[in-house]
Order: sequence, then C-alpha cells, then structure tokens
Amino acid sequence: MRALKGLEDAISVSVVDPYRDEDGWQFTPEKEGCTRDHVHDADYLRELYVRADPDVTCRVTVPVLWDTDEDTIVNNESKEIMRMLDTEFDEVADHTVDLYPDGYREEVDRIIDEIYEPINNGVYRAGFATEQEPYDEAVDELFSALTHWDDVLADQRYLAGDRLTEADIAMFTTLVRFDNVYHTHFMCNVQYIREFDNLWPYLRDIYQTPGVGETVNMDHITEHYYTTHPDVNPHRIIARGPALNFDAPHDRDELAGEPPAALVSSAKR
Ligand SMILES: N[C@@H](CCC(=O)N[C@@H](CS)C(=O)NCC(=O)O)C(=O)O
Repeated sequence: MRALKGLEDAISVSVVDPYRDEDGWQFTPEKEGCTRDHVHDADYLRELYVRADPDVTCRVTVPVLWDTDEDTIVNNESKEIMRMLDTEFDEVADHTVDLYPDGYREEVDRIIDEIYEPINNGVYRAGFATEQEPYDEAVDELFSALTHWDDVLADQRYLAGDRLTEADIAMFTTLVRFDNVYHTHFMCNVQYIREFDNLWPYLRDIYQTPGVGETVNMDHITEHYYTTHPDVNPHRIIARGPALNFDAPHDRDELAGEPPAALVSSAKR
C-alpha cells in the first residue's frame, strides 16, 4: 500500500531479520534485504514496543506503524495500517490512487471480512493445528473459499469488480506466499495457487501492478516461515520450490477494469 500510494518519501520502512528467534524480531542491517531501525536504531523490535508503552505485555508483531512526531506506535494491525495508508495520507502521497473508493466501500469491507477467516487466517489455523479435526476444518474452509474466489475471478478482473481495491491487497499477501510456503510448511497442499485457472493469473496481475512486485522478497518469506516455527519445522530446512514466474503474461487485461491510471503513468515515467 505504501508503494501503491507513493508514500516512500513520507514514510520510511525498516525491515526486520526474517529469522525470528526467542528474542523476537531483530534488526540486522548487515543481512541481505534487511535494514536498520531508521527511527531509533533499536536492535530488537520489542524495544520500540516498550518505548511506546513501558508496561506493554502484548505480542511483539510486525507490521508496526510508528509516529515519529508522537514517538509512539500508531497501530500494529496490518488491515488497519493498510486502511490508514490508503485514506489518511493523501496530502503526502505521490500517487492519486484510492483503493477504498466511494461506491465500493461496503463491498470492500465485506470482502476483506469474508476472506480473513478462511483464507488469510485459514492458512495459520491449518499450519498451527495440533489435532486432525481443526486442521481438516481449516483446510476445507480454505479451499472452498479459494474455489469460490477462483469462480468469481473468471468474469471480473478484481475481487470487488472492475477496480483494484484494498480487498485485492488483503488477498494478495496470502496468495503470493501460498505455493512456496503455506502449501508445504502449513500443509495446505490440496492444490497450488498456480493450478487454479483464475487465481494464478489474478495473482500475477496484482504482482505486476506497478510498485507491487518490488515489495515482495521471496527469500525473506521462505526463510522466515521455514526457520521460525520449530514446532512445525524443527530442523529449519528451507523447502526450495516451486520456482514461479510472477512476471509471466496474465491476460487479465481482457476483462473490464485496469490498474489505477496514476500508477500506470508513473511506471512509464
Ligand atoms: N494482527 C496482526 C498479526 C501480526 C502477526 O501475527 N505478525 C506475525 C508475523 S507474520 C508476528 O509478528 N508474529 C510474532 C509473534 O507472534 O511473536 C496483523 O495481521 O497485522
């Protein structure tokens, strides 16, 4: 969302080490693709949580949106941060892009809610299940939801119809990790996304939307999941495949709708 809105100059991004040990998220700028903490040069993310609230007892999670004026955490819930970046920063955004447009808002909220439990959270419910029944239930719900959206996407370019919206970003974050991580590490192995007729081209379409693909670091994604959950993968071996070509043509532009004009023109500049 930061890239789609052109907020790179207004909001810096600090990238933690994808490997998280018992001390939690760490800043290791020497490692490929990682950065220092641009705001306070902390070694661990928990230092920032404590700075925001010395009595903090919550889990130390990413992402975090930090307010440099107030010197505190604004929010650590990704869906809410996504909405804030989309709707609250237009004065400092480089692109005139609105992914929560009037006329679509109810539908966008409905879809974000509808995909959260079976899809975004469903992969975690399957992967962290410690009994057969909850695993089966999560996998059933996950694949029936994916099949439903695969059908919907046969006739429309985006989840809410002909416009790219926040709902697509919410779906994208799960789909882009799916075949390399959730399929194998979280045992969501009924089908790969690349085997779905519409979800796979749709995933490539969102990936190829100017600004989006550059934010995906598949090495970080795979290192994080395969090395950080010892209960699930005690030997921390990183599964290698599959090699997906997210840049392959997708032909979704034959359907009604197109990426926001401001993105297309800024990509051509
Ligand atoms: N509600 C949060 C959950 C974030 C979350 O669980 N993040 C994971 C990374 S995938 C994390 O930081 N986990 C660390 C932990 O649970 O200790 C959101 O979706 O933004």
